[in-house]
Amino acid sequence: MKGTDVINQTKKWLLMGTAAAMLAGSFYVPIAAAHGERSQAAFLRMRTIHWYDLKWSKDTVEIGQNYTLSGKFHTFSEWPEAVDLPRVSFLNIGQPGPVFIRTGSYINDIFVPRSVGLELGGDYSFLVELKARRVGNWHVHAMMNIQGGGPLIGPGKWVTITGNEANFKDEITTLTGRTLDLEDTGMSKVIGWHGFWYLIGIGWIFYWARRPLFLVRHMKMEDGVPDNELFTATDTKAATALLVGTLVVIMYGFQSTESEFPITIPLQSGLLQDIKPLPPRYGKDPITAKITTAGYRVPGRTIKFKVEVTNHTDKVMSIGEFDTGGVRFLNPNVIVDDTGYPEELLAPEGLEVSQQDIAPGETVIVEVVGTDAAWEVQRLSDVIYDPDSRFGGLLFFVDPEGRKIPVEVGSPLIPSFA
Ligand SMILES: [Cu+2]
Repeated sequence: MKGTDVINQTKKWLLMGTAAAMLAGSFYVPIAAAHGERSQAAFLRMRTIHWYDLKWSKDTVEIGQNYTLSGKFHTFSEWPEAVDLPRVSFLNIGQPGPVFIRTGSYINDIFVPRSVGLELGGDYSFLVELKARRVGNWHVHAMMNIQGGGPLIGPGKWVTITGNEANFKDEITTLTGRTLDLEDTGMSKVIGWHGFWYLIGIGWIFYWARRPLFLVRHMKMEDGVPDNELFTATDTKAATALLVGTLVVIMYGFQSTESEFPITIPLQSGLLQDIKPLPPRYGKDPITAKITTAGYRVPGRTIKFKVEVTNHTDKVMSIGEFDTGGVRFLNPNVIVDDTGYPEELLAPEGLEVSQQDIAPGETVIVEVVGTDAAWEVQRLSDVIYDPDSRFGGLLFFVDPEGRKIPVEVGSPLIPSFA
């Protein structure tokens, strides 16, 4: 009696458990909010490429419509050892497969379909032209791939694509004057030729497999049955026919393809060139900024540093923003974001400075404090796990006309536990 009770109880709980798990499973819809960048070492993200002035052209696009992601990036001078120098770099887009196709990409207005070399400590502008291809809600990142270093993922923003995917066309006109839709160009030929040769192969095996394959033939060979009983005259004819037929079809295929496409070129490849950074606004080193101490609290959401700033220009410069690892800490008195920067990376009132305006010629030590949940959510606080506790970022000074001047800062970053 007791035993049946226990079994019944167990069955009941198992049933309830399974039902609960299934219910939970059907209601749980995971939302991937970051796409790889958060798990990358914080010091790498802070000391490689700094993306800024990013503009995602719109929030919603229709299938086939154009979309652009543009902005600037700065290559950090104290490039970490763990990443090869960006001598072979490729401007990419971080997205889940070709939900957009890339119709053009430019660094400093140079068309960059291939890899390029970048200099450290420089600022570059970039523009990527995209065309919407798959319906859905996509998180699109700026991204640089470095040979010998891997992907350096910039900030990502959600974009919605609507419309009818069947209408998507990727039309190009070749130098021979043909207009092609790259979505299906050559597909029928690829399928046709692969299917044809596959059938020939199957047919040849089938020709032999009609007769007993293994044991019988093996025993006949063991018994010393003459060859012509294993390979008949018909077999020899069939083999010859196949051999000659194959060669003829190859020659025919070569000739017909050659006459249909008389002008072809090899794959265009090779490192494009080294691209020089943009000429700096206000000349070289208009403002120097040297960090004297820097730290962050563990656990915590704050990074703070003291920086010695000298304003070499003849204008008052105001500290407006500090950027690191894609997170923007803004001083709301100076900069208000109007670009629709991703909310999870934006701290609109996250920056406090002990002195905001720096007079021409003035040298001053400023205490800068950046505070936001993003420091923790983007796992920049995880620099505590990194083998190189150093950080880097861009401090933005704003001139009276509202133009931003990025100044690179970086130093060791010391945790405090009190
Ligand atoms: Cu993403």
